[in-house]
Amino acid sequence: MSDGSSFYVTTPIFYVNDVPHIGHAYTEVAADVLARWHRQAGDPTWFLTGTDEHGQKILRTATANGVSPKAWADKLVAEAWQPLLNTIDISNDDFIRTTDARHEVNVQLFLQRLYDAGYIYTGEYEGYYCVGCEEYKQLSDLVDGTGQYEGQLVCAIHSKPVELLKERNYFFKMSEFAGRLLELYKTRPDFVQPESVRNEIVSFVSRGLTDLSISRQTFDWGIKVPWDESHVVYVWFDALLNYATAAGYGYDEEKFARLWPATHIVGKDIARFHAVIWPAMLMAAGLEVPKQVYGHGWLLVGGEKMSKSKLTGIAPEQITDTFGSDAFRYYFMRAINFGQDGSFSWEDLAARYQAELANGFGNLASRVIAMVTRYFEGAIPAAVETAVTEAERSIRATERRVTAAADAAVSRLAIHEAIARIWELVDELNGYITEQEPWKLSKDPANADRLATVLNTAVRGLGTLAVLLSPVVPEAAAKLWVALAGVGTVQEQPIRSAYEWQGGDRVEPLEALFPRIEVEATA
Ligand code: ME8
Repeated sequence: MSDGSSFYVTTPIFYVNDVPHIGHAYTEVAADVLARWHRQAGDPTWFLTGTDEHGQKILRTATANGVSPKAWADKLVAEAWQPLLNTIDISNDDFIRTTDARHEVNVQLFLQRLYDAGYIYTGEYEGYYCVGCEEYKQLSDLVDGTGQYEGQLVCAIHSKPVELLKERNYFFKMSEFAGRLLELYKTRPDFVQPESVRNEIVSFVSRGLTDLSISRQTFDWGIKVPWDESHVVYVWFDALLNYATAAGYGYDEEKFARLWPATHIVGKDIARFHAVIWPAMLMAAGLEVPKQVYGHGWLLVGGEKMSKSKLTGIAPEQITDTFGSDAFRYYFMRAINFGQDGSFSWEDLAARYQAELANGFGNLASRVIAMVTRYFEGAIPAAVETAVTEAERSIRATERRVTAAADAAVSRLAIHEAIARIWELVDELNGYITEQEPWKLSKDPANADRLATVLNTAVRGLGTLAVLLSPVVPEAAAKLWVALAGVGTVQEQPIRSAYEWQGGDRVEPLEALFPRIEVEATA
């Protein structure tokens, strides 16, 4: 068990039936910002992401493409899912594939332990299965189809017909855990967040749980059930275990004890799997439940959940090719309240890029560095104690305040709020420069002490910003850090004392952090 300061954060492992869209990238960036923040705070941090490669959905896609499911998964991982991590600058420590031997072997070990402990039995199941969700559905989960599916019941998420299946399967006695789960939600209100998702989960479990079918016999693309190889493990049971098998479960108990339990960042569409099935599995195995399950909101396009199957999918590169990875990361983390749904629009992205990144932050950095170059030949001036006024004291106080407030917001996973707090410093520094008018101070040698003090304050403020913004816009923060002659890398600077930086010797030239973009081309 970890001592509480360690931070093990995960994303869902994504299905490799298709290439990533900005919804997947959104989850990756959120988890990455949290991981970078904690790493920079000195907390032992581990960030896991990966791919979900078994099950009928992948099998069908591979078959339709005339290749084996493993060959399909290999291709998609190499050509789409791994490259995504570069496209949006993800700092994951590990990448798990459910076809990894470390995973397959230890899923079998876990299952065998549950079997030996009496939590698994054989039974019959008949129900409606949605291959898109890889889940049996209740009638109440289905809606009337439209268009080509008129007259049929379809999955509310995928808008495609479900399949009536009748199988003899192995079942996990999940129903036994309803009471303990409700107790967990009650005693640890933070276990499932945000509140809207928590309420939904509590009301779902309050209605009672049924046992879970955990094997399939009609196809063989999956992990074999260890005591009966005519079955493969149900894909969700297999997938959820990635968080444990990647962390050493079954083969590196020291590592597992160090990392576990995890904070799971997922979309609210799959919160139920993570906040109900997964802790029940862990309870049955006598393992600690996760630290937290956070079900974030959906990116909407035209008012609907964006998805490839509904042809509303947008590839991350469509944005990063024009705006860069920092702008991608900033935009989604800033514009959408983490935990709520948010609509994506090119207009909003372009407007925020221009107003907040280019004019607000980028311009501030360029102007300050240009003035130090012009008025002090690049040497960062020291502040003169007798020339310090209320304006400088206010900036120093804001630096401290926003550092603490941003850290507190991150600990609540309120990423948008952390950025908003940091931006108070961007805005205050811009106002400060406008009011202090260093270009006027420079005209009269009698103001030399004020000029030095103002530019020293601005440079230190920029240093604080570089440190605080590094988890969100790592490229820009690194460039700024170099231009400010910061020692070491910006990622090494302790984030919880970002305001303590005293300034380097000389500034270096700085290219525009967020250059002007011809927006028409992307609209
Ligand atoms: O569910 N808005 O994988 P998946 C925000 N393999 N996030 C979105 C989104 C949108 N419009 N669309 C997708 C699976 N996502 C399983 C997970 S974990 C043990 C197994 C993100 O490829 C969001 O994180 O369908 C969502 O939960 C996830 O992608 C679903 O990815």
